[in-house]
Amino acid sequence: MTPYPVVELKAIELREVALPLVRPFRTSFGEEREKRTILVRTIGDDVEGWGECVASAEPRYSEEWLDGAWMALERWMAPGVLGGEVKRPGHVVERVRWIRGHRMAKAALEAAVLDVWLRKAGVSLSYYLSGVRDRITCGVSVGIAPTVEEMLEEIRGYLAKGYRRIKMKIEPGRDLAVVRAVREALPDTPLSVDANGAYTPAHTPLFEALDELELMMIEQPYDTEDLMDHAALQARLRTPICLDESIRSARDAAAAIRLGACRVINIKPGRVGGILEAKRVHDVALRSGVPVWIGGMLETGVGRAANLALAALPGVTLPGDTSASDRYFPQDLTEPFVLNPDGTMAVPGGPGIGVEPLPDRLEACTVRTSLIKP
Ligand code: SMG
Ligand code: MG
Repeated sequence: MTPYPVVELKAIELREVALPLVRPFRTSFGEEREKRTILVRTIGDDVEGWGECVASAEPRYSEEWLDGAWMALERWMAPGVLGGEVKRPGHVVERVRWIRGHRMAKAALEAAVLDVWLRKAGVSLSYYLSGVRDRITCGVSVGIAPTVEEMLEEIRGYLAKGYRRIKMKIEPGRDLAVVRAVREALPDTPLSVDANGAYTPAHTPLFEALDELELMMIEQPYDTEDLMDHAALQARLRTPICLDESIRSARDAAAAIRLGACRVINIKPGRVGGILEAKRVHDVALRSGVPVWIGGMLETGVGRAANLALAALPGVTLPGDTSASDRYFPQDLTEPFVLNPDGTMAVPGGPGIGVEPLPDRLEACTVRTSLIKP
């Protein structure tokens, strides 16, 4: 007998929310000043579940964007999942497989179904995924700042709070000099950089110079589709290359590892089409001895809770971009996630993702809703 129940979904609600960020977040592809996201709420007979879609307002990080994800969820994905019982969360991916791409939208729906199902069963997501720890180590991702001084001030603030690794965003023109200055000011701090694909093989000398700065890794230097060029660059560097945008599935992860295109992988469930696929990326990497960590997409507490559960997996051996609520929002949607002074954060232990949006806060942040029924 399976310990897991059958859940009959009565309806699925989509809810767009907007939350101010504590400070603008600038990457090589643009700047975000507020967080807009779609929450998916699965409504069962006596339980509800939540998932968060990480597609940004504009298709800069990847092809997906918020309004496109909304339409795909409303028109095809939610109706496709509502047409029957959910016997296991893997059903979600099977029912929406015919839809090409749209991984972030699929992941949000799968997360909400997984949550309702695990809540009904009284089991935490971390337990379901076979997580091995109840606290995880946290890093923080620092956006591009106007000056080195401002960047250093922000970094020092995070270090004082306990963060165990600092990731700096870089872009052409704001790279070597900034990273060198930060490295000189903080000789012993674990540092990494993330280019979000802003460079080409013509910039190889820049990466050879960064290679001298004892970085933990260089994240996504080249374009999403440039696995071969990443492999050529990795062969020239001591510093591990970490792939983010390029890894869209467990199959991509296996290919990248075989090609030598990376020595570290950043796992984000939205980017790979779901929590279950994220676990498969983890499993592929673990079998190959490639360390992984859990990335972030400026999620509210809903998405962050699921990321924390993934971070409890055994192959997640590096600090992730799973930072505390106060790094992102003056007020989160859920009870805030808090960093312990030792730079760790608790993995939620309650059923499902273990948290839910605070009702008043949710209403205050809601921009639009759509209720989809069978
Ligand atoms: O959630 O702390 C976070 C953000 C971490 O830097 C971060 N994410 O490429 O890894 C990445 C970026 C993508 C952000 S796009 C909104
Ligand atoms: Mg990245």
